[in-house]
Amino acid sequence: MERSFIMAKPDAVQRRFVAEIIRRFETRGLRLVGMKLIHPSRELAEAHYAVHRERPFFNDLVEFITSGPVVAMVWEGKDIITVTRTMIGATNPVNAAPGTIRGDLAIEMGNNLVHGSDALETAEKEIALWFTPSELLP
Ligand code: DAT
Ligand code: MG
Repeated sequence: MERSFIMAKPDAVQRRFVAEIIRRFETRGLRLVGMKLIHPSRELAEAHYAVHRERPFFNDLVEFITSGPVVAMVWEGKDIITVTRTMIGATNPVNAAPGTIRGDLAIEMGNNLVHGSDALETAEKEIALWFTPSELLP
């Protein structure tokens, strides 16, 4: 079964949307196989967003993601990448469709509440970065 790395970002924790975000994935029929509350180090944040290292917004992004605790999760299910990315919505919440997490609950580009892996290969790398195998259900 396919798995994805999903993170409730610091704005989601601060705005008390963690339960709402989990509820959406649970009621869709996805299976939660790992979860932890963690205040990410700069090193972890930079590794997570390494693909964006050369982008002008990289520093702000790392500052934001290390600004408070996040809820790191691994979710499992059919077509997990497509299903979770569709539920999360467009990167810029202004363009995110109503019914999506970002489209319903966010409006600013920086503060878009949730991260979801964009491909199975990315998911594998991100899961290994944030979790040890023993922290995940078999
Ligand atoms: P996503 O989070 O939808 O996968 P991404 O991987 O392209 O989007 O970018 C990672 C995060 O970086 C995104 O959630 C918000 C921020 N970001 C992306 N593009 C940006 C931009 N042009 N200006 C400011 N922040 C940006
Ligand atoms: Mg991305």
